[in-house]
Amino acid sequence: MTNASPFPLSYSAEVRDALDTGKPVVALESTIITHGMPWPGNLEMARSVEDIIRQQGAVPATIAVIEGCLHIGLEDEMLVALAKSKDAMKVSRADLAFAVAMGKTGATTVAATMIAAANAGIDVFATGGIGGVHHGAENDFDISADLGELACTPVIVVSAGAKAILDIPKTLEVLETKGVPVVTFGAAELPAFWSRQSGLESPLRLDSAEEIARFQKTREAMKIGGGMLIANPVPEAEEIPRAEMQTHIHAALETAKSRGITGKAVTPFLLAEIFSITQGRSLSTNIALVKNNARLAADIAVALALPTLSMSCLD
Ligand code: PSU
Ligand code: MN
Repeated sequence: MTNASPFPLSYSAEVRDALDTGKPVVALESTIITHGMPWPGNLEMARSVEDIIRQQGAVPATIAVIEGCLHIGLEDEMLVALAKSKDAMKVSRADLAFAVAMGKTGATTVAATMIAAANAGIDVFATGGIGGVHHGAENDFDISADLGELACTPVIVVSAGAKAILDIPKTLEVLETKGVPVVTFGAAELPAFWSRQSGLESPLRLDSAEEIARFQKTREAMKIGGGMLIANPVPEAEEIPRAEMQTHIHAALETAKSRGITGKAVTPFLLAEIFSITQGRSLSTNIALVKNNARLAADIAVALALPTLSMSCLD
């Protein structure tokens, strides 16, 4: 169904109904499906993440551009086609309007999904890990557009932290410079995607979905624009410990360097390389952490839909 949008835009029936009736909605990105995970694990992940969001009382809105139309919520056939496709574009802020204008099919990154979600009035978004500052960024300037998007677009992004293939201390510094709150859920230490530990203290910590909702509502009330990053540690039973991951990440980074991989190809290459080094274990952990993030994102969306408690100063 296309409404009176000034560009090609379509909502799934489920999402349209939820937005019209004020039900909680959680946005989901699609680059993780096309460029982040291999077939058929990617489809299994996409479907089960949607189901988890429904079980928690919210509605999932997977976002992608299909033949030039921005879809907020994908029907199952679209999800299958996207998961199978080998030539979908990786669409970030720079390419979103290009894909729409030129009739392309593309999967949205964290940055592009945030833009689409904010346009649609969706406040919460679940992913695996955000993009950030790559190792060696002091030479090649490879810093994900996800960071700039968090600074200006008012969406709560629930992740397992920045992907551990990144330079996490530099990623945190950039987020701090841009004024993006980084909140770890239920722990003092920032997680590192596949691992619960990063060796870094989290700038902020909150322990419930209600507190996260209250924090974001207060930011809005105070007219502090932009989004926030929630870092949700992967469940212990499914993590790959940090010491082990560091060895694999180091090996993958060396291979990327020796093959001269650059630009948009870096993140997908490293994820695929780590998948093969760990013989698929990294994928199981990746799926587990996305599911865990979907659950928390749905809880936050439900909490945001509740009336705000009024707060006043004590005399
Ligand atoms: N999280 C995952 N797998 C992924 C990504 C995130 O678990 O594939 C994607 C996201 O879409 C993120 C993108 O926005 O990688 C970052 O790419 P880059 O570093 O090129 O900005
Ligand atoms: Mn990049």
